[in-house]
Amino acid sequence: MEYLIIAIALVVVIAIVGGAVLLRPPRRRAGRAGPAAPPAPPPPAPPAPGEAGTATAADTAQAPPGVPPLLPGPAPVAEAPPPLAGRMARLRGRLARSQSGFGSVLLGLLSRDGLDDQSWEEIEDTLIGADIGVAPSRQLVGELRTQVRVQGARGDAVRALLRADLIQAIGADQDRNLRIGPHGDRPAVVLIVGVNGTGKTSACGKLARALIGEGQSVLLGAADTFRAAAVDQLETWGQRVGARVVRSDREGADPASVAFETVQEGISERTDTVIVDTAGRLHTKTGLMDELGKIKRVIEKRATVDEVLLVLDATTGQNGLRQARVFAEAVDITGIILTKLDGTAKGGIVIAVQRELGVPVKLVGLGEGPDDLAPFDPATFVDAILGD
Ligand SMILES: Nc1nc2c(ncn2[C@@H]2O[C@H](COP(=O)(O)OP(=O)(O)OP(=O)(O)O)[C@@H](O)[C@H]2O)c(=O)[nH]1
Ligand SMILES: [Mg+2]
Repeated sequence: MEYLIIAIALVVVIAIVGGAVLLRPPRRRAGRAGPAAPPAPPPPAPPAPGEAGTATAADTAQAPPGVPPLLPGPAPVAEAPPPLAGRMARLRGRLARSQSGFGSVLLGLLSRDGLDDQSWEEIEDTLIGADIGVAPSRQLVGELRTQVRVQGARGDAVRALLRADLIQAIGADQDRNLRIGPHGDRPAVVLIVGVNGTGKTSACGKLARALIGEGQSVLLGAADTFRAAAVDQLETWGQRVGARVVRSDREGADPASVAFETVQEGISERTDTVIVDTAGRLHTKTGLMDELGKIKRVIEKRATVDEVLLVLDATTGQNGLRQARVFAEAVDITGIILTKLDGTAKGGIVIAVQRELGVPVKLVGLGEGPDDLAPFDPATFVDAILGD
């Protein structure tokens, strides 16, 4: 009996030990201990709207925030970007889609038989609601109302008057040309400023890509030294568009010295255009003035700052305008880059911001893709919002 119990106990012990050995996960074989296995790659970032949808997983996973994949399709080959000229017309679908609200409401109101006081008030409210601003909306309605009455206009004629008045309010004859390209032995210098998250770094990358596509050489300066991630984001854009980035290895380095170094290298390399990215944090107006003023002064020891482009997010409305004003007081703005126009039904901010700052919108952002930056064209814009 005792023998039987011992035999059963032995069988049970053998079964347990054998099971544990069989179930144990396989171990690396001794003698092959190399570096630790790399961590699993991060899950791919969500694709950017539009072109990013077809990007490879590898493209997407490597992109830090704010740097959408450069190219759709599997092959990461640098394909020539479309020329800047005519881009707004090509991308007008982005405007028509998001702004049909504002344009079609106006046209609906204007097509009423016998426009009375209340209709005109509704037209004015629609314009104000589209972020055009109270004073310009009143002025526009006043002019349109007089023209409609004097000419006895109806239907398509009213639409044509509205179109002409909107184009005039935006300013068809303003000089929107970018002062880029070298002068003498100095590169053109473009300083990109604006509040956090408005699209400054993306604009630097997109502009560099467009200029390189047109045969220019471009050097990028990472003067947003506040966060290391900001420098890396510009670096990634630089790698993708084929522009070298001048950066400091030290987080919190003096932005003015990075800007100076970039221009200095731009001069010695005979670069055509230098684009300097800056930090967007809005601390105090004095702090901002000191920082941007210093960057500009330091660059001007070696070259002229040809463009100071203020990046403004079109979706931020009046709040964005207030912040833009602080920047305009801190540094002389020469033009506006109005981003995210693809994401708002309130394109009237174009009129408001130009009036507010007294400088033209020169470029617009119409998406997150690398070629979604276009020179602003008032007639194309108005035709898109009126659904022509
Ligand atoms: N839809 C849309 N998104 C845009 C556009 N321009 C930029 N973005 C997105 O806006 C986000 C912020 O862009 P950034 O270029 O990092 O903005 P930034 O001003 O450099 O931000 P900070 O460095 O934090 O001040 C990113 O996700 C961009 O892809 C645009 O025209 N349309
Ligand atoms: Mg940035």
